[in-house]
Amino acid sequence: QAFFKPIQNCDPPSSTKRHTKISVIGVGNVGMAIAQTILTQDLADELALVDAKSDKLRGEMLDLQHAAAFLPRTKINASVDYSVTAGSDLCIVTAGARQNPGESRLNLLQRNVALFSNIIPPLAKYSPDSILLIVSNPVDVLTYVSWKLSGFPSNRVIGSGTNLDSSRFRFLIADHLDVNAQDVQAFIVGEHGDSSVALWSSISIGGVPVLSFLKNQQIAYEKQTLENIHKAVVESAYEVISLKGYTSWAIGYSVANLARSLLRDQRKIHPVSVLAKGFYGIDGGEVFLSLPAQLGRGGVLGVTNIHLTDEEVQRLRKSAETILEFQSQLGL
Ligand code: 6V0
Repeated sequence: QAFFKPIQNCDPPSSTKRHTKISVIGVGNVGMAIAQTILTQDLADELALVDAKSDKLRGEMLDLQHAAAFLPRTKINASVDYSVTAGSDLCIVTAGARQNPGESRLNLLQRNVALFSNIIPPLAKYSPDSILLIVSNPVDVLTYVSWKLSGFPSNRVIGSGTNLDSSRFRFLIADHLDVNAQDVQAFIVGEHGDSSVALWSSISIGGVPVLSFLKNQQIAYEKQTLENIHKAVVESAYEVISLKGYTSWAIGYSVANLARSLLRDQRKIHPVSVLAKGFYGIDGGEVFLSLPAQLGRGGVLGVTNIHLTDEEVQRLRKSAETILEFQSQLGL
């Protein structure tokens, strides 16, 4: 029995309207921060949550549903069964094993690869046209693994990569110069990790290229000062984890921002992990790492050809080699 009685001579309810569905796999600290940012920013008509822990999953679902009176309308479902994700436009994977004390990075990766072989194939089966957005670490290698396991074209498999590192970078520069971080165009590319590369040569603020401005004004700057800002970016994840145990808010906003660019076809440029072979002289093998990529409804629309100095190119290639070396130990 419908609550509302339709007005006379009206069309039957339309089911042809564009309906956006996002699935989030893993409802830990990161998955929930992403889910709640997606809800508050009105990015989906339907949100599906999946986790291996059914009680935690149901608890998180109910907790979000109970905020319905304060949020844009979104249908929220949750299940340990992947059928709940069917017909997703975007699947965001944050599920991951935690590093055990004394466990090597490689061992953790092997456990996460085993976990992904239970996650990616059902996602691909239930949403064959979706975009996969991988967040779990090590994100670059797990994005490569997801590409292999899904059989999706590479433009529909993306890792959140250095999108977060770049926003930390923009914050630090903005804070240093007392300007708005949204006015700072700055990219960190390469591995989401220790070998990431800060592209100092292309930083601009409000359209003014920073390094050439300093040079033209004959303002001296120490290379070490720049290195220290990059170092602070690399260390900031460790710092937050050591202080509060995990990171959540910034990754939540950063991934919701990617979801908006993808699903609303914003064609914005984000540093995200993409199949990098053939770009900037990276030709050692199939490797995913972050490059400035244009994102839209089709996924990765292309990679921006920004000018890099020779040193930046060398560092980027080194970063690619670091990931490839790690990846090759998987024997995939
Ligand atoms: P967490 O709080 O331990 O959450 C992980 C969740 O995954 C838990 O709820 C688990 O129950 C769930 N899970 C485990 N196995 C499965 C499975 N087989 N199927 C479904 N769910 C499963 O971790 P947290 O949320 O803090 O972090 C999640 C991942 O994000 C980790 O790998 C982090 O390293 C990674 N991050 C990546 C960032 C990036 O910039 N790419 C940033 C922050 C964290």
